[in-house]
Amino acid sequence: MTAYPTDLGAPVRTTCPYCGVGCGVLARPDGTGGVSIQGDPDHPANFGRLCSKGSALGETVGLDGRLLHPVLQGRRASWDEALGAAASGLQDVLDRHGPDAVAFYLSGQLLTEDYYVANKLIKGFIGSPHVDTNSRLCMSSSVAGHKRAFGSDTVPGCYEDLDEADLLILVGSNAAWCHPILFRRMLDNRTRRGAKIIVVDPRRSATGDEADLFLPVTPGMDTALFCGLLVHLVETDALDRAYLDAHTSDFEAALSRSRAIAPDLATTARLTGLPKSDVASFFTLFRNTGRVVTCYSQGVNQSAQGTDKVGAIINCHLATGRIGRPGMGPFSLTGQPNAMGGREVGGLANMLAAHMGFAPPDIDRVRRFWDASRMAETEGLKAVALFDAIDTGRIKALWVMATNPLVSMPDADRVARALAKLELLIVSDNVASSDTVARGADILFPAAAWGEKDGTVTNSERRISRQRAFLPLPGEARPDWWIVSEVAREMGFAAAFPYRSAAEIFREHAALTAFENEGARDLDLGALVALDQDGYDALAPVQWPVPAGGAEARRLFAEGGFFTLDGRARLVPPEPPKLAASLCDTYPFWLNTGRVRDHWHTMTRTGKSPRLGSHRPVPFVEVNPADAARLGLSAGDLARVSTTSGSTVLEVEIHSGQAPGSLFVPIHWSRDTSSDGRIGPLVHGFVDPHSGQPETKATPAAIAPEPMRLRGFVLSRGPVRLAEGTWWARAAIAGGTGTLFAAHGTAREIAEWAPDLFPGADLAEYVDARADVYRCAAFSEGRFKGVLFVGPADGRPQWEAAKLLLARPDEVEDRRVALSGKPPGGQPTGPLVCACFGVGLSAIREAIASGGATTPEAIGVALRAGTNCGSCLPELRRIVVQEAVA
Ligand SMILES: Nc1nc2c(c(=O)[nH]1)N[C@H]1C(S)=C(S)[C@@H](COP(=O)(O)OP(=O)(O)OC[C@H]3O[C@@H](n4cnc5c(=O)[nH]c(N)nc54)[C@H](O)[C@@H]3O)O[C@H]1N2
Ligand SMILES: Nc1nc2c(c(=O)[nH]1)N[C@H]1C(S)=C(S)[C@@H](COP(=O)(O)OP(=O)(O)OC[C@H]3O[C@@H](n4cnc5c(=O)[nH]c(N)nc54)[C@H](O)[C@@H]3O)O[C@H]1N2
Ligand code: SF4
Ligand SMILES: [Mo]
Repeated sequence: MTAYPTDLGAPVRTTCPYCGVGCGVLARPDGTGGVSIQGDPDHPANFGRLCSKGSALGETVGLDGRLLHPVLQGRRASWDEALGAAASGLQDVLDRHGPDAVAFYLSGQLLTEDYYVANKLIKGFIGSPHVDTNSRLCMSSSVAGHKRAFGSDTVPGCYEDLDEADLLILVGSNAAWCHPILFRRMLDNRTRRGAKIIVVDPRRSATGDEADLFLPVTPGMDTALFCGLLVHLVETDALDRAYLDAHTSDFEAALSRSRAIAPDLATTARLTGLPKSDVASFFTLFRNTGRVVTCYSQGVNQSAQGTDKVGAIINCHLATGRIGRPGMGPFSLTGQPNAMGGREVGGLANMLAAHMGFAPPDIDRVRRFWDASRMAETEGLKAVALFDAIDTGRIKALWVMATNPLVSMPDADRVARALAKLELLIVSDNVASSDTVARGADILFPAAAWGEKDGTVTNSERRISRQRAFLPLPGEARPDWWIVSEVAREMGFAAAFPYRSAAEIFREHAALTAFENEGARDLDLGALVALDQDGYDALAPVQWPVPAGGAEARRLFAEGGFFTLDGRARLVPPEPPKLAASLCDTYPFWLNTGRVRDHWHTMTRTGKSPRLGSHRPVPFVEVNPADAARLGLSAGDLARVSTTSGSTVLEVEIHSGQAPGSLFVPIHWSRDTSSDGRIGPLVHGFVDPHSGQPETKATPAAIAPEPMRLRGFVLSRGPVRLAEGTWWARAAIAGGTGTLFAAHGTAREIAEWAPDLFPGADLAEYVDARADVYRCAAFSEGRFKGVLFVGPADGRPQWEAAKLLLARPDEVEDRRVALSGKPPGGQPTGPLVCACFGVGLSAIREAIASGGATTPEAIGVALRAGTNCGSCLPELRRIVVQEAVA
C-alpha cells in the first residue's frame, strides 16, 4: 500500500507538463490519488491563468493504463532483472559492434536532470554520439537558425516583450490553441495598449481569426515574405545602420540574396500568393513600428527550409536593431515543456552538453569535466537519419524515452518496420498503451509521471522552473534519471553516476555550464552551482544566464555581444524558397498537419480527460468548402486521404479557413485511440539541410469520399475493441468511454457485437432491419452499463444526449429511456466549446437566440464560457457571427 501525504491543505508549486509556455501550477492532492489544480498566481509565465489542458490536469493523473512494473521480453520482471538485462544487452551490442551501433531517442518531455544523465551516459561512457530527440521534429530549425545568426542557441527576448510590443507578428503559429496563455497576454496587450496582431499562415486557424491582418501565405513561402520585407526596409531607409555597423556582419550578402528572391512588392506578392495591398500593409506596419516581436513556431520550423525561414525573420530584426530591447525581437515559441532544457544539456545529436558543440576544445572540456571513459567525438545521427540507420542495420540497440515515434515520426510505418530489425529495443514510458510501448520492446521501464517526479524544465523565455512531486511513486515506477543511472552503474560506470537525487544532477549540470566559461558561452548557471537540497526545493523560477555573482538576464543582444568568435551576429543569405515535393495529378492537395486545442500529441494523457475529449472526438480532415463541394464531401462524411507512402480514412470537416487545394489533419490520434487516425505514415518528412528537421506540413496528397453504410456509437464503462475492418475512434466521456464507429455491414451484423461488448449483461434491444437501425442498452443486476446504437450513415451520429446516460447511470432505470438515447433530466450541451466550464454549442446558440447574449463577453457573463482560460474565445466570436448570419 502506498501512503498518501496527509497534509491536504498545502498546495505544491509545480509547472504544467504540456507546452513551452511553462505555466506555474498549484497542485493540491486530495489524499486518494487525485489532485485539484489551479494556476500559480506568482508564476511569471501565467500569473495564475491556465488553459483548458492545464486546468484539466487533475483528470489525467489516474493510474488506469499506467505501466507500473518493468517488463522483460513480454513478461513482468523485477527491477534487478530488467536493469541487468538492459546493461548486459547494451554492453553486448557495444562489444560486438562498437559504440556506433548504440542510439538513444529522447524527448522534450524529459526533465533536465533525466536528459542530462542520458546524454552523459551515451556521449561520455558508451561513446556513441547517436542521441537525438523529438525536438528534432520540433525546434531544431530554430536551434540551427539561432546558431547561424547569434553563434549560440539563444532566445533573445522574454514574455514581457509580448506585453510591451506594438506589433505582434505570428508566423506559422496557432498560438491561440498551442500557446494559449501567451496568446492571452498578446490579446490583453491589444486591449490595453492597442497592439496590432498579424498572422502569417496558409490556413486561417483560431489565431488567424483574431488577427488584425491575416496573411494566408502560400505554403513554404515565408522566406520570400521576409526577404521582400528586408528589401523594403533598405529602400525606405528604415535600417538601424549604427546597430548593423557595430554588431553584425554579412548584411550585404543577405541583402543581395534577398533582392534576388524578392526584389519588390509585386514579386513578393506573387511568390507568397498574397494581395499586394496586404503585403504593402505588412511592410508598412513593420517599418513604422519600433516595438515588433515576431513569434514563430512549427509553420516555420517543420519545413525543409526551416532554418532559412528563421534566418530571413532574424535578418529583419537585426537590420532594424530590434532585438533584446523591450517589446522587440524574434521569438521562437518552443513546443514542449522542456524543449529548451533538452537543448541545454545536449540532447540533440549535433550538440555536446551545456550548449557546447563538437569543436575539439569543447570535446576536451566535457571529457575532463565528466572524467569520461569513452567520449563521442563527432556529431551523431539526427532523428530521420537515425531511424534510417536502424532500418539499414547500422544501429542495433535503441533506447526510447518519453516519446512515441510510431505515431509522431514522418513515414511512421517505415519506422515501425525499422524497429523490428533491432537487436535490442528499450522503451521507458508512463503508459502501457502507447503505440510504441504496445508494439512490444525487449525491455519496458515504467517511468514516474508528472506529479510523481522532481526536477526542472526551461520554458520559451529561458526560464527554469521546478516540477515538484505531489503524489507518491505508484507501483514500481521510478524517475527516468534513476533508471538511466542504475543502468550506467550496472555497466560499470558507478563512479560517474553516483546520483541519489535530482538536485545532485542539477548541481553538476549547472557546474558544467559554468566550467571554463568566463562569458564565452551563453548558457551559464554559475549562480546555481551551490544550491543545496533545500535551495533546490525552494528554487523560484529563474531566467538564464545567471553567472556566479551576476543577476539573471531578461534580454540579450541589445548591445551586441553575440557568441560568435568576433562577437558579431551574422545576417544569413537564404536559399530561394520552394517546397521539397511537388503536386501532381494523382496528389493535387497539400497535406498540412498540426494540433487541436484540447489534445496533447499522441493523447496518452489528455485522452483520459472527458472535458478535453469532447471538443474534437474523432480524427478529421479539414477541407475548403469549394473543394468539398467539387468532390461531393459533406461535413461528417468519411473520406480517404492518401499520399505515396500511405492512406487513411478520416471524418470531413469543412472550414473556410482552409485554403483551396490544401488539407489539414491533426497529429493526435494513434492506433490506441482510433482505427485510422494515425497520420504519421502519410507524412513524407524531407529534411532541412542545416537542421535535419523534417517537413511535416506539406506532403502531396489526394482525398476522395469513402462512403460507409452505417454509423453508430458504443458507450461503455471501459474501452472496447470493435471488429476488424470497422472504422472507429474513442474518447473519454463522463462515466466511461465513447466509441464512434462506421461500418460496411448491416445493422443485423452489428447487433451480433452486443454480447461481446457487454459480456453477461441483460440486453434491451430495438431493431428496425428495414431501416438498418439497431439499438441496444445493457444492464447488469439492474444497473445501466452502456449502449450500442447504429443506423444509416448520415454524417456523425448525434450522441451528445446519449452521452449523458453514462454520466448518470443511476437515473437510467427504465430500458425505454436508455433505448431512446435521451437522458431522463437535463439537456445535452451539444459539442463542447468551453472546456473549462463544460459549455456546449447548444447552450451558446440558445443564449444568442434568446437575445440575451450577443457578444463573447455577454456569453461569458451568462454562461461563464470563455471566462477562465480564454482558449475558446476565438470560437465564441465565430459562433456569434455565424448565428447572426443565420
Ligand atoms: N493544444 C496543444 N498545444 C500544444 C501542443 C499540442 O499537442 N496541443 N504541442 C506543443 C508542441 S510540442 C509544439 S511544437 C507547439 C506547436 O505549435 P504551433 O506551431 O502553433 O502548432 P501547429 O498546429 O503544429 O502549426 C502551426 C501552424 O503552422 C501552419 N503552417 C503550415 N505550413 C506553413 C507554412 O509554410 N508557413 C506558415 N507561416 N505556416 C504554416 C499550420 O497551418 C498551423 O496552423 O504546440 C505546443 N502546444
Ligand atoms: N505530422 C506531424 N508529425 C509531428 C508533428 C507535426 O506537427 N506533424 N509535430 C512533431 C512535434 S513538434 C513533436 S514535439 C512530436 C511529439 O510527439 P511524441 O513525443 O511522440 O508525442 P507524445 O504523445 O508527447 O509522446 C510522449 C510519450 O512519453 C510518455 N511520457 C510522458 N512523460 C514521460 C516521462 O516523464 N518519462 C517517460 N519515460 N515517458 C513519459 C507519454 O506517455 C508518451 O507515450 O511530434 C512530432 N511529429
Ligand atoms: S498554456 Fe496551457 S498547456 Fe501551456 S503551460 Fe500553460 S497551462 Fe500548460
Ligand atoms: Mo513540438
